Amino acid sequence: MECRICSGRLRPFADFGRQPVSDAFVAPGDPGPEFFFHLAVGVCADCSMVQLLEEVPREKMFHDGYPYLSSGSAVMREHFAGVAERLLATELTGPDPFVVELGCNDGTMLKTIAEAGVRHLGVEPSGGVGRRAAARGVRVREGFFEAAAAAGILAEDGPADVVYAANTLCHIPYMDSILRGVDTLLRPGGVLVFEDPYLGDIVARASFDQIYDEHFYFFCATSVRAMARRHGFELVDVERLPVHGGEVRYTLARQGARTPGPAVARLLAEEEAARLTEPATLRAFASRVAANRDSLVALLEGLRDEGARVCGYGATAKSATVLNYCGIGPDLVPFICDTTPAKQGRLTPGSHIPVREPGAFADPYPDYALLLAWNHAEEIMAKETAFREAGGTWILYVPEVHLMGA
Ligand code: JHZ
Ligand code: SAH
Ligand code: ZN
Repeated sequence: MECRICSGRLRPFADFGRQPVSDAFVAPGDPGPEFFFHLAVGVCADCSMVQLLEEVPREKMFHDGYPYLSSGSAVMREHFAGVAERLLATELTGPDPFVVELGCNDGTMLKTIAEAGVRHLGVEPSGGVGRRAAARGVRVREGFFEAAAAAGILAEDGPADVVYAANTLCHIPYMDSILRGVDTLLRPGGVLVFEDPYLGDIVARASFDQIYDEHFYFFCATSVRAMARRHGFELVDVERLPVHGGEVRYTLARQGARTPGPAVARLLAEEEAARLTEPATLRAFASRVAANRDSLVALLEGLRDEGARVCGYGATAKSATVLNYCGIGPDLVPFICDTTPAKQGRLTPGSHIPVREPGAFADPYPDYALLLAWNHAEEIMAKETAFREAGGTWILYVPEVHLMGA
């Protein structure tokens, strides 16, 4: 097995077995059979990049029916409004600036840019969510970003001041084509800004459900700096973010164009001190994950045997790994409530748990709710205070299995 970045040797460290496409919710009339792949992760002995060992064809994940909506969380809507304001104030200050977002989804970030009257383009292969962005006044190019697409955008719109991507770059195995495309598209002093789940947080919290088909790479400063340098870029800034269970925002500029800020050296030193990308650290992570799986299954089986009423909250992509790796089906979690229209009335991939509308949660409240959208815990618990007041208990499994009741 070869590293997708540098062709170095991959050392496998965790295996989640046979898994479905995480956002492929099964509709009642779907002909089947479902697509499965082998979900396992390794670390490159040469460049330290942590990555999946098997790649799912991109068209199986990102297509017209892709269900995830960035606007589904109030905290994320605020986060992306803040990102847009910041780009406008710091990077988009020249005459007639131009920003390109990769994976703009339903336009949650670019909407603010469009409202400011700034030239922009969202690149989005999933047609359904892209049309939602267009309906909000965002200019969208349907298709996958890659080197060829970059040349097309440059010809039509000229060079970009910023290429921005949230929760998208880590989804793209063909990074060589992406970084060549970014190099084509960016003006000489331009920057690539991207934010993705941080390996340091995944290891610290044992948040193994960040590992699923769409998340191909698990970035950290060490591996991103090496990746950037292969393409003539330098890592010039990093910023830790609290969203989605812990992310880092990386800023890449062309080598020599900007002096790296002090946060870069600090994070690199922290990663080295923690031995973050060493196989022993990653194998220890894998053992904690297996122990957490066993205690989650034991808890849910115990609750079923005592006749407690349980449901799931948030039919996340992440939950595909939890449910399929732990073998949790409708006997343990009879249904999951979720606000996403395209998930409701369907079954979770592989585990076949029915997804219902949010109203099903309180009708009546279950005794226990498995919080599969744990990254939105604060937002969800704040709006669902009545659940605990009614005697309900949340089940969380990050950083280990624990209960939050009245
Ligand atoms: P959420 C997706 O992951 C896929 P998921 C992707 N690979 C990625 O990286 C991240 O997004 C960015 C629902 N919900 O954000 C909505 C409620 O029902 O954790 C969503 O279906 N009630 C691109 O799917 C799900 O939960 C609520 O109050 O793991 C949350 O999904 C809230 C706040 C959410 O991402
Ligand atoms: N940026 C949003 C959406 C993340 S979902 C957020 O953070 O909430 C990931 C998005 O990346 C999906 O909408 C998917 O269609 C898109 N995507 C996948 N591969 C891509 C590629 N090669 N170029 C551009 N977008 C891509
Ligand atoms: Zn490598």
